[in-house]
Amino acid sequence: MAIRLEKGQRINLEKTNGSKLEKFFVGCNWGALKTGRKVEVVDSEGFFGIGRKSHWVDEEVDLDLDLSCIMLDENGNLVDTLYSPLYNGRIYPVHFANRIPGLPKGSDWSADRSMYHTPDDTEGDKGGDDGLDNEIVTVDLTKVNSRIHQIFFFLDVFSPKGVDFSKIPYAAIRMCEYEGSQTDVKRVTNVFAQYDIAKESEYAGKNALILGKLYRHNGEWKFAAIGDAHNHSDGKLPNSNLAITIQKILTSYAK
Ligand SMILES: [Ca+2]
Ligand SMILES: [Ca+2]
Repeated sequence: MAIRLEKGQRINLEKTNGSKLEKFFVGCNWGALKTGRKVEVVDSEGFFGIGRKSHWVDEEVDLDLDLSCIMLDENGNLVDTLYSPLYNGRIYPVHFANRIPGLPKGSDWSADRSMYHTPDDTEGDKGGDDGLDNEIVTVDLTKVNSRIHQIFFFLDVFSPKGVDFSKIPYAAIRMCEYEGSQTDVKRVTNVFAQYDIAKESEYAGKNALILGKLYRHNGEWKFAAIGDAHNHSDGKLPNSNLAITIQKILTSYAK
């Protein structure tokens, strides 16, 4: 049975057989936006309109969320980052301009090769929850640099503009064991914990969500579900400003 996490809950990474969870992924599953309108889907055109068959479904539009991480040292200083390579300072140069000096371009891998970010999902699930994670970060805690003491996971709405977490039909993160390699997850073998991000009224107007953190405590790794939302827009940019989310974590959660 997976642990169902509540906001603010802290857990040990001990499995039911007593061993430690070390190699797993943190995945995020979310649904595309519903517009509230219906669209007709034609099943069969028939013959000159005779015998035409169709049905109506909820109209959905792409929802691009981005799952990202930062890795901090014992004193809460930024050591490494893990976010889509599309945040490269070329396509979106304004994201990092003067916000946090030295914030690197996006990378698939953490510098210590302990964490890998799978490709960007730009749509969300269409036609209902498929039960699969749309973006994944694979983690091997045995490879994490000893300097790293906290690893934060967060989610930013990239597009469309104006969407906040109160409008997203569902979103959840989960920690799973899997078959396959760190860059190629084949199959989930064990869902260790799941955290459903409930649609809360406090999420209205908020387009970034600090999900939780892995952290060292007395030589052991633990996980804390945070679930705090904020607004990463500064009124100037067309889309998400990841740097604002990172700055928020560094100032409000790192110490
Ligand atoms: Ca995405
Ligand atoms: Ca999914």
